[in-house]
Amino acid sequence: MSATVSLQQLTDQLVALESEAAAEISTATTAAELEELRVGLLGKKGRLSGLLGAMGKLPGDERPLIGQRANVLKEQVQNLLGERLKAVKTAAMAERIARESLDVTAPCSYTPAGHRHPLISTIEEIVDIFSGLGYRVSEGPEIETDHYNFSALNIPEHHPARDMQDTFYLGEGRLLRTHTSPVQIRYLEQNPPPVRVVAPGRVYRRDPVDATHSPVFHQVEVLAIDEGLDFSHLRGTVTAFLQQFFGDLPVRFRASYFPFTEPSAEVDVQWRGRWLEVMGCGMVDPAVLTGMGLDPERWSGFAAGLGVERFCMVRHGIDDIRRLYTSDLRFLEQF
Ligand code: 2NM
Repeated sequence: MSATVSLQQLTDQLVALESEAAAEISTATTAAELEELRVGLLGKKGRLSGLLGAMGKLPGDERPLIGQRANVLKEQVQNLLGERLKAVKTAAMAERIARESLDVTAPCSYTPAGHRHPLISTIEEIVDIFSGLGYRVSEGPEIETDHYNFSALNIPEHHPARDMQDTFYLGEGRLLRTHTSPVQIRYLEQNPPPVRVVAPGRVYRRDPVDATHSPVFHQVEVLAIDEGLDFSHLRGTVTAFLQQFFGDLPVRFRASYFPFTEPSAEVDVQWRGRWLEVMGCGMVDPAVLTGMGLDPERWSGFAAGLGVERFCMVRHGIDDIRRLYTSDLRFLEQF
């Protein structure tokens, strides 16, 4: 038998083990380190087991005292390990959150904030104004028939507007619409009067390109049909529209001619001191109403049409229509 151990010695060793364990646990920084400590302290071949092995050398009546003390130590060490593990995990999570967190409100280094093309915003503004006046928006095909583009609008067979020089013919009675009036004829076929309709869209004419002409351009046309409409309604509507678009400036009407309206007028606005022609309009010709199966004794109406490019150019002081089609960002970014 090896030398005997006293109760006091074992107790001292347990106390020493406890304070050593507490110090080691308190400086551990990872879960793996703590597991290593746990095995080294409480495991089968650990330091506590080593001390308890020596317990066998105590007199029988002293063993329970040491056993109890050892259990207290074991529980204490387990608590310390558990608490430290919790702290280590919390610290690891906090570190990870700090490392991975993103400031979702931070502006990115380059944000190309796009915006509408000035032509599109001009169309939207015009359409919005008429929407506010109670007009429905309608669109239709860009490939039209002779009937909708010309005949239904009282444009006779040999009218110059039908000339090959002016219109893109596609054959078999088809053509590229030269205005958006056919949209309104189609709308009237589907919707009995009273109607208020605004028709925006792309139109085509065989014009050579220059600073003010393009074979493809955009129009907005409006049509109102009701009982008792007269020229004062036309004048009031067109004036209200123009003053909403351009500001509160002078508007004047000059007699003109269109095959589909009678009487007809050109409308000018006094923009920066100069009179500029901006749109055409008139009372719908009774022949157009009759063609739609409407009785001109009961129904009357007015219509107006404008070129969007011209509106856009006047409003923004653009001198060349081609600027609106060449996608030069140095130009477009100004709007
Ligand atoms: C204009 C000028 C005058 C017009 C006529 C019609 C319809 F469908 F009722 F016959 N729509 N738009 C019209 C009238 C268009 O543009 C300068």
